[in-house]
Amino acid sequence: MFVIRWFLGRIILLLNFIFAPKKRQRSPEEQTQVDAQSQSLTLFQYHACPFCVKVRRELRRQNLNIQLVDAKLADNKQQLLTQGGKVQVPCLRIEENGQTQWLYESSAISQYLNEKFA
Ligand SMILES: N[C@@H](CCC(=O)N[C@@H](CS)C(=O)NCC(=O)O)C(=O)O
Repeated sequence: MFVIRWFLGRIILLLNFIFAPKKRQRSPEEQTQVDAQSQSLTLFQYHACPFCVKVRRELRRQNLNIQLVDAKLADNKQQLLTQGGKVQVPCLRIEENGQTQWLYESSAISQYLNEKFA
């Protein structure tokens, strides 16, 4: 089972590499502004998880430079569990106005990013 999952993960990564979406273009000023806004966001993810790949493709499409955190690492996994509530990736940590929100579900994360940066 582990081998099959590992193999499928590599295929997904390969296809993602070959069919990488086109990055959205912004003026340097706009991009600087978007980069500043993105600093409040962190994506907890696994490298080869298909749902994480889906969100990373959205990040690329939107040209968002969001910090990625490997949730396989023990410290990060623990943080996700204790602060987010469960170990499930992808999960977007949103730090705004002194509050922290943990957004689960790839579709909800994509929708959030689309609404925020469209
Ligand atoms: N419906 C979720 C599915 C996410 C999901 O199943 N993620 C898996 C990894 S691919 C997970 O976090 N499993 C828990 C674990 O690995 O501990 C989404 O679209 O984000």
